[in-house]
Amino acid sequence: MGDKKNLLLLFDHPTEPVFMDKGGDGTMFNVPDHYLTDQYTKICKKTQYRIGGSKARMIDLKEISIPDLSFPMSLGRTEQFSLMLKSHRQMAGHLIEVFTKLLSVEDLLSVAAFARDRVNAVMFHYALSVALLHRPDTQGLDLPSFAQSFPDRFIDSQVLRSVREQSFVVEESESRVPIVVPVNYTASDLDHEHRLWYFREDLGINLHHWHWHLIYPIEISDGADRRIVDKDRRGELFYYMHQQVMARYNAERLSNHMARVQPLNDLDEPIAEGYFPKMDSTVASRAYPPRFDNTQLSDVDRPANQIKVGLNDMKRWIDRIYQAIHQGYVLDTNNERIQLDEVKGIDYLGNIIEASVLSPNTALYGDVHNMGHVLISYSHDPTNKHLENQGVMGDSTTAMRDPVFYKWHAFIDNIFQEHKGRLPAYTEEDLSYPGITVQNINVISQDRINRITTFWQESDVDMSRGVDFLPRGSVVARFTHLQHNPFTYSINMVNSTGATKFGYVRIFMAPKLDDRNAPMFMADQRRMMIELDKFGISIPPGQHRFVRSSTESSVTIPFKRTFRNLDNNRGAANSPEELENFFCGCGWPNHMLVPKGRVEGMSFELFVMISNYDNERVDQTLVGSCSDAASYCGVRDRLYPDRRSMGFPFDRVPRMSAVLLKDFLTPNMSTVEVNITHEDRTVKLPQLANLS
Ligand code: CUO
Repeated sequence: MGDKKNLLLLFDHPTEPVFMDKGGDGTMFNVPDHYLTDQYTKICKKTQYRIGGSKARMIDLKEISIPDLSFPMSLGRTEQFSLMLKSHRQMAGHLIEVFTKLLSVEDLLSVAAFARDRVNAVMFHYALSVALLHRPDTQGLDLPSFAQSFPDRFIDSQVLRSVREQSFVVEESESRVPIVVPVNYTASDLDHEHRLWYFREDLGINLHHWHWHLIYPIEISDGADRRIVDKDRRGELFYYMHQQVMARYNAERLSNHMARVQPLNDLDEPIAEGYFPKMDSTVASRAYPPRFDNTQLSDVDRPANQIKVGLNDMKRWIDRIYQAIHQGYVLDTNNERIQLDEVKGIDYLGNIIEASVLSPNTALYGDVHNMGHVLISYSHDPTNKHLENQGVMGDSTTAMRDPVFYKWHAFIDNIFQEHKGRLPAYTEEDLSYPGITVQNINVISQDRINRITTFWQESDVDMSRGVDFLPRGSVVARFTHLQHNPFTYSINMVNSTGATKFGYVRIFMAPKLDDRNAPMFMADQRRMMIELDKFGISIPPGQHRFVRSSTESSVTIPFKRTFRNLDNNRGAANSPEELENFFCGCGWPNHMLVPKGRVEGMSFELFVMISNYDNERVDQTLVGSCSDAASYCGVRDRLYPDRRSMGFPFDRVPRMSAVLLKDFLTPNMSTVEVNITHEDRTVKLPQLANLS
């Protein structure tokens, strides 16, 4: 009988042949001869015996007739795979369809083992991940962190070289020392944008982004289950998750004495910010190409990648989308109107702009967001004259490292905001909750009130699963990342209705002053509001105090899940924890919950609102659904757990009278000024086991 956990072994050492040992304990697949690729048919058994001797744990693969894989195999093993390219999405979609339609885990293991050495390694990882996520019989498997399978996408090529060197030279893994990833390796201080390295190059943030796009694929082949793409409010969540990234990034910019990001409005204007990633792609065996300062975008025409897109295509699509927003409707392929209303309008726009296959009319509205990534990622070699690969903007694992990502997404967010700006403002009645008053909110951290401290922390991640063709044992990379002291919210409230009420507590935070050091107008500040937490509570009659920890945030996943070590942190087989883990890789990393403060302190306004949970709740069972990072990731196989628009109450332009945040408040809301101070010190964690 097939053990579904054996499927996870196929993620190990992605560029090594399938018959090599897996899982760190000498496990090997008993591969039928005709599954092997030509160069290995003669030496497979000999190699397996050399590695494992007679004691190796062998897993038999069932011999079945293999479905036609020629389409996905048309992308070379070592070519760069990108979900931004339609042809690649279609190939991956084909593979996902094959993987999801196989009748048993045993069949899947067999076909996946066959495919593994024949299709592109990154495409294989992606397609198998999506299939495991959606097949009913593979629920509860804990996907390896992408950083562990493909460390080349997350760390400096020099570090990767040291990792290889150490695993080759130092045989016992206990004697190996962590390889320190330097904190300042992508640019010098001459580059102002480099002040934000800790955000753009954060491992947890990039893993969150990869995982988000894994859970919300944009395309699936015709024969596959459409529900893989068609998830509840997925277009709206595309808008909201990326809007929040922008809010967070802009807060970091203000903290670093930088202006908010300038959107990439003009596709003809050179992009001032260059980016030199200093990473080598192991799969593609090439360095990620840089983009020089002031690079100009131009039409991309690369037959080898089956991609042809012009700046004029983009401009037409963008104009049509703006026109649709101003007219209040989009046209589907039958020329029928779909209203961009208050509830579903943003969801349609998300799917149109991203664009996913749920877009009602791709001929008219095109593929703006994805093609923006493509144009930028090929701007160094748009015609393939130099045979160069895509830059980091071409992939969700690496795109957030590049300053231009934020310029592009600022532009994309402005389109969504054009729609939101046309919706009627929430009235005081929409916002209030009669009988519920929030008296105040305070934040307590290390016995200090309304003061939060940020600092640096070192963390270790075992990269050994992604380091191929080398002796086994752990090899640890040591990262430095932002961290803050945990804190609690203490909310005082009064329920004067005489009966128990249910409230949805919504907590946000935004900088108090703008980039000119002036108090921020509500119209601006609403777009800077970072969601920190959202949760339901029951409020008995009378005075009541509610306390909640920052570690419980509905936005984040715990530190150890972001950096999880597969072997150490797994729940017991089929336990609720294990079932949750797979989906739970999605979530903003808790260590980035609050922006970095300034050394001299920086003022933020923290906002709390208690809204009427009875009107907003979504009744559904959540056991084993991994709902603890639902704000940005949704809930697996469930509805988004809030009937309000995402970002409520800040998703719309405020009513006329609300010039400043204080004017916006109804009795069920409160604010407090919170000061975030950054201490320029590094907390060192000497042991992997200390991750908590
Ligand atoms: Cu997440 Cu542009 O969407 O990358």
